[in-house]
Amino acid sequence: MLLRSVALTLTLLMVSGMESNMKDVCIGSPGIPGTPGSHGLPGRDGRDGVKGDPGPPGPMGPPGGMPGCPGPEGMTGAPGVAGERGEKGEPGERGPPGLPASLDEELQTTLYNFRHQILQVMGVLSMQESMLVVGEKVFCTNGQSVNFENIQELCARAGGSIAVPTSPEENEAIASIVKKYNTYAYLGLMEGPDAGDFLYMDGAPVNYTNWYPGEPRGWGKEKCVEMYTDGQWNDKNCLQYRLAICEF
Ligand code: MAN
Ligand code: CA
Repeated sequence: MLLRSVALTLTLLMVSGMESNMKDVCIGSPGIPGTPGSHGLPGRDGRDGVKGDPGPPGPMGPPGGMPGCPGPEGMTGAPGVAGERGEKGEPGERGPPGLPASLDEELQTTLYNFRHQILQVMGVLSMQESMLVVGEKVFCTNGQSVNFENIQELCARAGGSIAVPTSPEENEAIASIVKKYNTYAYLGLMEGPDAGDFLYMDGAPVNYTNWYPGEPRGWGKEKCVEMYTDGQWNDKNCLQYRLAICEF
């Protein structure tokens, strides 16, 4: 008790000394740290954390379970091959009535131009004596001499066919070309399967002939027909060079 009052008196003295004279510095030695306090009570629970990632799939179960549900529908497959063409449909309904041809100005102009151009071309070809018109037919030649097959090709390429007379007038027209070129010509006729039986190129039997006396006498050995310069006919093999005369 006495010690404590002495210490207090000393302390008071020191404090009053410090107040009276701030230049004086008194440093005491640090005290010994006290013993640590006992552990406090556990704190409150923290807030819930964010949801974790889904875990890996579990191991396969033992066999013998119920079959699972069917899976989702697969992707659409590649398109199949096109089907066969269907049958022709019914004809459509009749369209609205058109203008009569005589009142259709555009049509009349087109026809006028056609006619004019055709007459121009025919005029030029007639002047050159390149074409012979007999009724519905036009005969002409390019002056070339080739075998029967080549004449057929040549005429077909030009849009016509090998010339064949079906009347005395047509025969005369073709004969005049043969005379002019002084070259025999093959005609559009051939011997059929029966010897001595001659047919047009479409297989129809001939309805006009102008055989040279004694012809035909090839009897299956001369399947083509040539025209002499006098317009008379002779059956002949098909491999000679003869004037190409076409009809259109
Ligand atoms: C040759 C050929 C025949 C023809 C006789 C006529 O042999 O041109 O096609 O019949 O001559 O004598
Ligand atoms: Ca003959």
